[in-house]
Amino acid sequence: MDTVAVIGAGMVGSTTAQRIAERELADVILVDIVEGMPQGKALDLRQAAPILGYDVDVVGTNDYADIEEASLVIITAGVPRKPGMSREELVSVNSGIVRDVCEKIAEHAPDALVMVVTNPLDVMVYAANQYLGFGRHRVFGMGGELDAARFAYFVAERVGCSYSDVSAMVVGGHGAKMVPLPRYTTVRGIPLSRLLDSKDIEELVRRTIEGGAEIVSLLKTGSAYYAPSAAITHMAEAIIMDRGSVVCSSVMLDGEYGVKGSCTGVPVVLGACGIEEIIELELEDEELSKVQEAAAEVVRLSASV
Ligand code: A3D
Repeated sequence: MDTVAVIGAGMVGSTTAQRIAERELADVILVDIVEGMPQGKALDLRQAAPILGYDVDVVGTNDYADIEEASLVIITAGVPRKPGMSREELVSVNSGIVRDVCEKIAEHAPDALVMVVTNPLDVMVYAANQYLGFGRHRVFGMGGELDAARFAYFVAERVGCSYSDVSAMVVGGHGAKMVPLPRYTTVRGIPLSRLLDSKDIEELVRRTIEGGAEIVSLLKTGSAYYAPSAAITHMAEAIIMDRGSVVCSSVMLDGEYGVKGSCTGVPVVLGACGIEEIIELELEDEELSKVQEAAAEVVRLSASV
């Protein structure tokens, strides 16, 4: 059985632990700086096992030495945004946390793959790549996969089809510089433009870009965690089961999409070795320049840390 370490036992971290355990994907080590909290949540999750019938171990700890066995470390430690706040306003506080967590990963799990979830996502993926130096195939972010799920949900709702019939594609930043791609979004292979008019499509694109903020403003405290943990678990499963799944992930680009030395969301092939391939879509000029702008902003924001 593989072991996955989830750093940060807050809303995203604990629901991720729950989903991984319920799918029996791996043993889970839940780490947080708050004493007792990860231990309490892990005990609670273990006590659900006799009812739900899963046979994996879930351990809560404040000690990073316990992540030694992990082949995948998922970083959810950090502060979520408040209503009216952009993800970018979290840069300084969360980069300190991610730096601290990366130092511990380098010490205790130097061979692991690292999936970053902390916001602002692309800036934190960039920072984690710098701090860890593990190579870009081993350090990547979950952001685009959630955005694609949101886009797919909005499309299914509007078309009136099953959610699982929609295959959506979102590239660029996990934030205002997100680039949902209707041209690469289909309903069982049927192009979106055959099913909806351009005004409808534009409205769904806008709602996708603002999808996270819509939930933050409804919740009033904290941000989304059910769909984020589902997207994280989907990516964790691709790695643990070596599926070679095509997912949207934030990665360090090295010339792809005309971007070198910055991170943004692109489609990749994800398997046991991490990022196995970066897929280069043919983009229109406007789409490509938005992707490049998103990547340039990551470098700008990173310089301010
Ligand atoms: P929350 O419920 O506050 O949990 C964060 C946890 O991190 C808390 O339990 C903290 O105690 C813990 N923590 C802080 N510092 C450390 C540290 N050094 N080591 C270990 N644990 C620490 O927040 P959340 O779970 O809702 O969100 C966590 C992060 O994920 C935030 O930055 C969110 O913005 C981000 N997030 C990203 C997405 C993406 O799609 C990229 C989606 C949802 C949330």
